[in-house]
Amino acid sequence: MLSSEIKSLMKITFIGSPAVGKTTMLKLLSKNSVDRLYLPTHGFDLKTVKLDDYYLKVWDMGGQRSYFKAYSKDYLLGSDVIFIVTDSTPRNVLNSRELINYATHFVGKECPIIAIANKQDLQKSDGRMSPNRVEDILRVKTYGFSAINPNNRIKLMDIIRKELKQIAIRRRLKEIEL
Ligand SMILES: Nc1nc2c(ncn2[C@@H]2O[C@H](COP(=O)(O)OP(=O)(O)OP(=O)(O)O)[C@@H](O)[C@H]2O)c(=O)[nH]1
Ligand SMILES: [Mg+2]
Repeated sequence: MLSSEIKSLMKITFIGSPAVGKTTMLKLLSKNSVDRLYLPTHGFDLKTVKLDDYYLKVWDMGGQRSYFKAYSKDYLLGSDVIFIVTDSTPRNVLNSRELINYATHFVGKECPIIAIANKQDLQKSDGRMSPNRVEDILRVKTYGFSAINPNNRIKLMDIIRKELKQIAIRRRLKEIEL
């Protein structure tokens, strides 16, 4: 890989409980197709996705606690941005709060943690929380999302783009400081 390419390499990390939609989001991003099949991720999956001038290394970790305990340090370290994915149910949002607290032990202030209030398509039918409500509880920037809708690929790319811009600015400031 050329050094100019390394500069545009970003580590994006998805965390969250089982079945909240992490792998579906990665499929949406990397393949532009999603399915409703639930195959729990064993350990973790890693994919490189090109977005504009960036190479995104996207880490998708199985939500089972045993994986998280075993791998979380290596998995989280060096992340440029962490997405905490929740299925927007009250119980899962509370679990997500715990995961955020845990993740902050491994990353510095320069790594933003962004919440995805996923499965918003089910909000009306089964009373899942709105993105605003999720944001109030998690106290991190939160985007409402529905990963099973292929039309939302652009929305996901825009969410990531916004964060990449901020990361690039922070990196440049750091270079000036050095
Ligand atoms: N209704 C609805 N279903 C979704 C959405 N996103 C994902 N799903 C479904 O939820 C199930 C679990 O999705 P996955 O993406 O495999 O979940 P995961 O977070 O990767 O799960 P683990 O690998 O076990 O940690 C699948 O059946 C998906 O089709 C969504 O926005 N709305
Ligand atoms: Mg998965």
